[in-house]
Amino acid sequence: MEKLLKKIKEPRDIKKLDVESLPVLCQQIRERIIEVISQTGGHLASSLGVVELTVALHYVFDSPRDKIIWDVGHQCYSHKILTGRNSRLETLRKFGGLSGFLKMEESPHDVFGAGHASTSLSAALGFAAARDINHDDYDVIAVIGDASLTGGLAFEALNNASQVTKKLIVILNDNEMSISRNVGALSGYLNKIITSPTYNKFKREIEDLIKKIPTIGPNVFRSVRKLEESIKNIIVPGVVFEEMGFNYYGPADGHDVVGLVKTMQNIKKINHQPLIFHVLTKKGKGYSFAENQPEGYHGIKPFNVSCGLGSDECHSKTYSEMFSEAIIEEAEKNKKIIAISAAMETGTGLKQFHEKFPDRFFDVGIAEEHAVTFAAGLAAAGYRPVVAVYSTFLQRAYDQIIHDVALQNLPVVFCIDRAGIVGDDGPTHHGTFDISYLRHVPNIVLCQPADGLSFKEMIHLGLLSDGPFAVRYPRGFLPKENIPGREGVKTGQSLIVKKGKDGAVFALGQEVWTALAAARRLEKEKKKSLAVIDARFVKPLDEKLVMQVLQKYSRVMTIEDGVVAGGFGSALLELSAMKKIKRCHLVPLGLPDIFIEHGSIPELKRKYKLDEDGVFEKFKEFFCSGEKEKE
Ligand SMILES: Cc1ncc(C[n+]2csc(CCOP(=O)(O)OP(=O)(O)O)c2C)c(N)n1
Repeated sequence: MEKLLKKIKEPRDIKKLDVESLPVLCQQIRERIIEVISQTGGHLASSLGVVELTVALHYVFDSPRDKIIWDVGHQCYSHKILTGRNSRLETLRKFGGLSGFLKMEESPHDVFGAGHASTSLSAALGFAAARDINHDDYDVIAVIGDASLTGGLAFEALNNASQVTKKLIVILNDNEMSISRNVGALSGYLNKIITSPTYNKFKREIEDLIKKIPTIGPNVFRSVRKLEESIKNIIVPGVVFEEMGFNYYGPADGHDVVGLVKTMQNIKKINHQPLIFHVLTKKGKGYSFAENQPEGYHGIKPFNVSCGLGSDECHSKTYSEMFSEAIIEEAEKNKKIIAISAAMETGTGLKQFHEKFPDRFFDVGIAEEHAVTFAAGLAAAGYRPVVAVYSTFLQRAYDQIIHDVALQNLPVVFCIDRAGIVGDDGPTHHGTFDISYLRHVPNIVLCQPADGLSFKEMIHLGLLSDGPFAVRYPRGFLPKENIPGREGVKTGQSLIVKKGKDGAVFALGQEVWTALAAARRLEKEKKKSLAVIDARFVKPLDEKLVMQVLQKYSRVMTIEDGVVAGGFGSALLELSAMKKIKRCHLVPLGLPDIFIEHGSIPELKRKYKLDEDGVFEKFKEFFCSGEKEKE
């Protein structure tokens, strides 16, 4: 068959096809996604699951006039292919290339950006309200996964929807999976709907009956509705969505593109009540390796299409693996330790903990706010909860950290993974704000390890702490060695790693290694020797050492993998100003006040001068120019 996909330059080209040819188009899109993601890596399984759904949406609706709003956005590859970006698909997630998520500045068809879960319903309601106020008539369609629907934000929007508008389409893309298996009562409820053919058959029959009555009087209609209500309450307990003011349609086969088109053409006409169209899909559909292992193929590195395997890579331990090991060791000794994940059991390294201590592990779903306050409750009741969470997702729980944990000085340990630049997932996922959003919270301890042993010791210290304790650490591999001359970690104490007389550098985490390498180069090439300090603690600061350094040297730099605004360097600047230090010029290195784009971690570090060459350049500019050291 001729390549249909070649003809599709924009969504209006799909509408020129007859509906019977859509399955072929879907097959070609699927092949294209597998081909490209095998080279670039990316979110394969979720994207493969929504090929038919995406084609049907673009066939029936008129994007960008109609607003299609995707939740999370990691399932958007078919949408990108159909909206003029197929020829650039190979650049997906690469520096300067297409984003792996929805991005408003990338295309008019990306009407709302995403990366974090559960945002689509609220955003869609905003669009719907604006449309209604303007007396416009376009459709607003939110596409949300069954796991994202469990997020509190989505619940808030569900609760509010019928008060805001009568015309909103919510497509519930139900593959029964979050990244791992979906959890929680709502997931159980959806499962009940899927497995309750009686109710769905009954509902269809009632609808057919209504259609067949030629002139249906209001009394008859009301009686039929009443009958339907009472029977469905017996057959499906709760009928949650209808009770919340939505018309519920489904469940429908999400891989029958022709059926989806027909149903969407019908539901498009409904404008008396918001509606939910429940569509059943299979994560990884059409690629057997992904279908059999949807979790492994959720976000994947480049792989070989024929055997599904990734290229062999040298695999030293990642920070997440070290966390996994450390928390198990601690939990074996302390029965009070409880681990909590917000739908990121595997990513954070809690899978083994879950297997070993099933009663002491909680996956609360995509619910970071709940995870934190739940931990606060456990801590208040005498347990030692550990919340393992990515830096970017913890942003959601800012108030819970302040109001529920820190204000009450509760001993919750936050293990903050993916801190700093995370790479190809880009601005929605970089963990570059956590120092700034935690540093000013009273009672909290915040630290970052520069090596594996210090990491373990920090977790141990956290579990002994009387109040909140946060350890941040980056994506990727641990350094192969420990810091030279390492000493045991003590709360609020930094470590001098290298002595020097021409200036000093405070660095955090893996930036300690970068600072050391750049300082050695400076010594060799410019004969300037710098002291390098592994700061270890952002809060409490090692004020004694910081003051000694600020008084001793006239030039001091700080380096952190995070935004400068409100970051670690800012803490030193504040201290220096407050203590009226006049002789020392202090310069913080870190990320500028912009959203950092996507690209590989080395590329981004090079661009923002946080790699060895960049730091060396900065050292040369700062430590080798002008006046001599005052010493
Ligand atoms: C606030 C937040 N927490 C965690 C994540 C990590 N995450 C990305 S996708 C995903 C699962 C989404 O599942 P679902 O909504 O069912 O969509 P599907 O992938 O199944 O299409 C999770 C937990 C996130 N993106 N946002």
